[in-house]
Amino acid sequence: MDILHCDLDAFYASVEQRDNPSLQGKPVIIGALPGNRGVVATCSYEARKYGVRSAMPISEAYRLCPTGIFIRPDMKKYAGVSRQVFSILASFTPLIEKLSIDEAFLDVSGCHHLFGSSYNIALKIKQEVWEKVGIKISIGIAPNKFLAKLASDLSKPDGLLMFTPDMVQNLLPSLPVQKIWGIGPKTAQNLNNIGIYTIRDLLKTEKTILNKILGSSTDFILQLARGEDSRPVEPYQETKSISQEITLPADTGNIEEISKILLKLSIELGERLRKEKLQAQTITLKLRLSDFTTLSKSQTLEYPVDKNLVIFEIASSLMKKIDTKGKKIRLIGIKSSNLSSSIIEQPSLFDFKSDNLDKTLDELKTRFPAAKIMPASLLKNSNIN
Ligand code: TTP
Repeated sequence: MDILHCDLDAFYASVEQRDNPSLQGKPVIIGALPGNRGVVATCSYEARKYGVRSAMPISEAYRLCPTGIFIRPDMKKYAGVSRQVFSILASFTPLIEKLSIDEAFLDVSGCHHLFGSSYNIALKIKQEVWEKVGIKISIGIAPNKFLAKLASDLSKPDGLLMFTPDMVQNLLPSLPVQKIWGIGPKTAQNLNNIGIYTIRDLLKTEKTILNKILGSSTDFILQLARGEDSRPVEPYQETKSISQEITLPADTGNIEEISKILLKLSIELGERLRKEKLQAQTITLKLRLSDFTTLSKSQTLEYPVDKNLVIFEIASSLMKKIDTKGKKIRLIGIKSSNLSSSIIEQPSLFDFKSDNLDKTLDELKTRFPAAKIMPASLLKNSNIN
């Protein structure tokens, strides 16, 4: 039992409840404010009783829970709290794979002589996070990543669960297929349509039939269904940031041209992030002017991103915040930082239907490296090709 999956409970909402005791025990909804466009980032467990969920349009959340207390996210505050929690985790093991702002795998195989059993380590982490940071963390313990994540998920809130061999035998097969990593709502629906609801159903189905729905992931998903997962915990400390920049052949102040360059850089950056299986929670735009002054603006996001068009959207909004009136630009760069692993599919918070587009483009570029594949708006642009 050597892998821990640690996940803070209702993270942003818990921080707000911690900082304002009058919110404790109340339905707190973090995200857009009612009457505006936007979605729920997260909500307290009290709000979940009304059916409110992450990524739900705020209008629907308001309809379900009109007595809810709606709060805009304070990303700077949450990033600080996250750093505090991660420094507690790092005091137990250096083998930490950060999955998002509030979630990580820990390989504690080498720590038993210092801190006792995996169960003891998990207890200590829970206690320290509560005492030093004032929020609750759920922890799953298992021999592999898949089962550790499943265990923390099943134990929430304020949970601690060890996934035992007995549970692999008796509990795992009875769970719905969407509990398997990689099976999202759409795939689950396709499986349900042919009568596969539980992991047991999946294991009993012929591989040729599964192949039609799960494609190249069939073998991996069957392994997980049996409770097997050989992926190691992979710390990502090495990569702190990934940047793309370009010095223009001719300085420009032309907004349309700058926008095309931002699109090109966003596509390149998105490709690099996805190749490295990373997502970024902070995007920085850097501009160097003709007189060599360098200006930059950053945005820390509510959720990590790796999609071309999302990066482009953020870079464009940062561009609008930098005053370049009457000046010419000689270099443009986009930096992504605050990186985490993207192996867990995160729900999209944006309206873009670009997920499949990015994937298809990545595949095409791998298969045909010499081909020039780009949005039509980037064709025939002398300054960027
Ligand atoms: P999660 O760990 O998915 O959720 P959670 O911590 O709010 O609740 P749970 O107890 O069920 O784990 O996400 C972590 C934070 O990321 C969450 O507090 C807010 C943010 N987030 C979004 O902004 N949008 C989303 O769609 C999701 C799922 C999370």
